[in-house]
Amino acid sequence: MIAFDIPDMTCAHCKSTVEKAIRSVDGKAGVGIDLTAKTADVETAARAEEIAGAIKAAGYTPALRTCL
Ligand SMILES: [Cu+2]
Repeated sequence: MIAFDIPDMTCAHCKSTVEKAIRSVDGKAGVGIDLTAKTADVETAARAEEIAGAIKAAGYTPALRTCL
């Protein structure tokens, strides 16, 4: 599981934009976004850098928190 802090997510629109960005890398990714904590948990076989790159390209600033 890969966990990101994404402090610039503020609303449901941000959430769906980030979800789409993650799924553009891995269409089967499990994505859990908590808007209050501003975190995204991603269940994927893709590399953390690829996921982070897609989130950045969507206009957000992901910080890798854990990669288990
Ligand atoms: Cu928003």
